[in-house]
Amino acid sequence: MNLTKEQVSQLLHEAAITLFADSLEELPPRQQYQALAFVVKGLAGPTWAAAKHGADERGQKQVYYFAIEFMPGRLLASNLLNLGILEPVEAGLRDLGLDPAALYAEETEPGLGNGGLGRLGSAFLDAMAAVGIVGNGNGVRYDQGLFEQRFVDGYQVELPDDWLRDADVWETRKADRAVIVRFGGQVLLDRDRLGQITPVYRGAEEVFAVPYDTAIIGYHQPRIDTMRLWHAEPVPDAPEVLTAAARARITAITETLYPDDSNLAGQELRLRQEYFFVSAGLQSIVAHFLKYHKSVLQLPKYVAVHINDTHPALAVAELMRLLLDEHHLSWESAWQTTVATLSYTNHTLLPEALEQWPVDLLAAQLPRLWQLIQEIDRRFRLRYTGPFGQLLVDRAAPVVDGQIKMAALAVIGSHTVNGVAKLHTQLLKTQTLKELATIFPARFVNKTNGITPRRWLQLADAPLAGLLDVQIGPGWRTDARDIAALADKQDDPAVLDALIAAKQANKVALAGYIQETLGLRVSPAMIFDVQIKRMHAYKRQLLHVLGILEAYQALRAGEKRPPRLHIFAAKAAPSYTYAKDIIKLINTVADLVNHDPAVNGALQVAFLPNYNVSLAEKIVPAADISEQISLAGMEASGTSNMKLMTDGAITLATLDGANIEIAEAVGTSNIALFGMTAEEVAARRTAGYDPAAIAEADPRLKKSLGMLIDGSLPLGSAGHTIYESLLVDHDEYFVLADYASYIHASRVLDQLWTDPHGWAAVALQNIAASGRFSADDTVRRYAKEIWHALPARGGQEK
Ligand code: DL6
Repeated sequence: MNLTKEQVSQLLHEAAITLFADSLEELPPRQQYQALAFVVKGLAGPTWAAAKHGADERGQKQVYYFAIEFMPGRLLASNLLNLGILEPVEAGLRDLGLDPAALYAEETEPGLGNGGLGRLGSAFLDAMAAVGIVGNGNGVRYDQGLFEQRFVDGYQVELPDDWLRDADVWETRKADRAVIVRFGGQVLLDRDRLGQITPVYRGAEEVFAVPYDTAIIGYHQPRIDTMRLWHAEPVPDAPEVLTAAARARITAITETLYPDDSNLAGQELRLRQEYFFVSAGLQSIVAHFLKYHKSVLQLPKYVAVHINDTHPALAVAELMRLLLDEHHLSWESAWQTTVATLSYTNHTLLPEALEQWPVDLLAAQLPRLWQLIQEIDRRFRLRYTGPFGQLLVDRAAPVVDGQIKMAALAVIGSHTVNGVAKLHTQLLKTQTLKELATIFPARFVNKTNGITPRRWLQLADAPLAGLLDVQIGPGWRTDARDIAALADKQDDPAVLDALIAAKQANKVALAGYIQETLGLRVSPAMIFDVQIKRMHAYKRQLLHVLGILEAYQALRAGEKRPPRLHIFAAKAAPSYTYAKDIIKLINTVADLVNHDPAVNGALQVAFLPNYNVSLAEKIVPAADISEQISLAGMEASGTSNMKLMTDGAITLATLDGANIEIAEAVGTSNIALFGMTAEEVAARRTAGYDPAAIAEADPRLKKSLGMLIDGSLPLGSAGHTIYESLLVDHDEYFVLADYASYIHASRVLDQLWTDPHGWAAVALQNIAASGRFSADDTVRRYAKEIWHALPARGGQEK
C-alpha cells in the first residue's frame, strides 16, 4: 500500500474531526491513538471486504481455527507493518510532533488468553494471512480479560481487566450474522412421515450469539483474514420476557475468561462457554458454506475446522448434530464428513488440563449432544472391541465412569491429531493418549510450534532488525529462514560488536522500564537472565529461585561472579495457591537481595507485574539468558524459548518440549543444557527419590531451603508450604534432583560472559538458527499435511 506522510496527516486530521469533533492537536493521546487506528482500519477495509468473498468465489479451502483463547497483543504497529505503511505513518506522526511509540502504548491489549495457547493461536492467524491461507479464528469475546496483576506486599492481587472500557477500535460487530445457541430443556426425537428423525426441543434456553470480527492483515499481501469472537446476549424480541436472573445467566457466558471451575457452578459456566463458541462457529460456517455449495457432503473439500486443546472438542458432536438434524445426512455420511472436516491439536501433557465433563452436567446443559456422544461411544466400542480388546477400548472410549473424556472425543472425531513438539508428540503416542494411538496410529503427527518474527524481531527488536538488514540484507523480513546467513558472520568482530551494541540498547530501554515500574535501579551491564511464562510448579520458577539463593550465598561468602539481574514475569491462576506462594517467594527474595549492601550491584531480582504480550515485547529483546527449565516431559513445547533465541538470548534449558529442537538447531555448544531427560525422570519416578538426602549433601542448598522457614525470608505460610512440597511431599517436579546440574550449567554461562565476543558469537548462532521456528513455516506444514488447504500462489514453502 502506498501512502505519503502528507496523506497520513490529512487522514488523521479528518478522523479526529469525524470521531471526536475536535482538532487532532487538541486530543489526548488515547484519542489520537483511536483516530490513527480508525484510519488504519479504513485503509484495510476494501482489501478485507474483497478477501471475504474472494476465497469463496475462487473455491479456496478455508481454515477455521477454534480456540478458547486468543492473545493478539496490541495491533496498531503490527497492522501498519503488515500493510507496508509503518515508515510513512511514523514519519507523518513525527512531522506532527507526535511520538509513534507513545501512541502505540495507548492501545489496550486484549488479554483474552492465559499464555502459550492463546498466543500461538494469534501467531498462527497472523502467519496464515502472511502466507496466503484463508484463515479464520473462532473464539470468545470476553467482556473482561484474564485479570490485571498487581503485587501487594509481594502477593499477587487480581484486578478486573476491563479491556473494552474505551471500546476496541479494531472489532466490527456483525449483528446480522448472529445465530441462536440452545442450552438445557428436553429433546424428544420425532419421526416424520418419511421416517426421518427430527429432534423437538422443549423448554430450551436460547442465547443470541453475536460475532465481532477483527481483520488479520497479511504481511505485505493483498490478503486479510478474520478473527471472529462471539458474544452472548439475550435474543432480541423474544416472545418471552426474561427475568433479570435469566438475562444475567446468558450474559455470564462471555463475561470472563476461565471462570473458577473448582465448584459445580463454575464448571457449568465453563461448559456453556465452550459449547457457545463451538456451536455459534459451526452454525455460521455451515450456513456460509451453503451459500456457495449445494451439499454439506462437500464440506471437507472446502472447510477445515481445527480444534485447539480440548475446549472446543464439543465440535465433534455439534457438527454431527448439524449434519444429522438440520441437513438430514445418515449417521455414516455425517460421521465421515465430520471426521474429514475436523483436526485436533493437543497442547498439554498435564492430566489435570485434559478436560472431562460429568455426564449429568453435560446431559442437563446439552441434552441433544449427550444423545449423540452416547451413540459415538457405542459405535466406537462396537467397532474396536473385537480387534483391540475390551480393556484397551475401555481406556480409549469417550464415556467412562460417568465422565466424558474430551481428548478421546476429539481424537475419535478428527482425521489428524498433532502434538506441538517432537517429544510431546512422542509422549502423547506412548503415554497420555497411548490407547487411542494404538487404534489410530496414522492419525498422530507432529507439528512443532512457531512464533512470528514480525512481532518479535521486526517490531519489538528494531536494533537487531536493523543489524540484520545491514549484514544479510532485508530478505529475512519475508522469509525468516534467510536469517541463517548470519551464521557466517560469527568470526567478524565488527558484527559481534554491533550485536553487543544492539542488545545493549534494548537493555537500556528495559532498565528504564524496571526503574519506572519497580523503582529499582539496574545496570544494563549485568547479565539479564529471564524467565517469563505462566507461573506453574512444573515450569519450575522455584529452581530459578534456588539458583538465586545459591548465588546470594556465594557473593556473601566473597566469591566474585559476573553481575546478574534475574527478571521474572508471570501470572498465577487465581485459584492456584501454590503458584501464588511462589510469586510471594520471588518478591521476598527480590526484597532481600536488592537491599543487601553485601551483594549490591552483583545480584538483583526484578519481578515485573502484569505479564502480557506487550510486556514480553519489552523483555524479550533485552534478554541475555532464556530460562527454559521445566521438568523434562512436562512442557508441551514452549514458545517463549523460540522468541528469546530469535532475539539473541542463550537458552539455559532442560531437554523438554521444543528445547530439544532448539538444541538440534543451534548445536549443543550454543545452548546450556542440564538436568534429567524425560526417560530419566520416568525411571526416577519408579525408582524413588530422596530429596532430603540431596539437601543434606549440599550445604548451600540446605541453607537456601532453611531460609524458607527460619525467618530470614518473611514468607508467612508460603515458606512452609514450599519447604514441605520440596522435602516432605517428595518434590513432585524433581526440583532438587536437577539442582546441581542447573547450578553447574548456569556457572558455565557466567564463565562465557567473561568473554564478550565469545558470548556474542553464541548469541549470533542462536539468532541464525531461529528461522526454522517461524510460524509461517509451521502453518504451511499444517496446511499441507493436516488441513489440505494450500496457500494462495506465492505462499508455498521454498
Ligand atoms: O502449544 C502452545 C502452548 C505450548 O507451547 C505450551 O508448552 C503449553 O503449556 C500450552 N498449553 C496450554 C494449555 N493448557 N495447559 N496447561 O496453554 O500450549
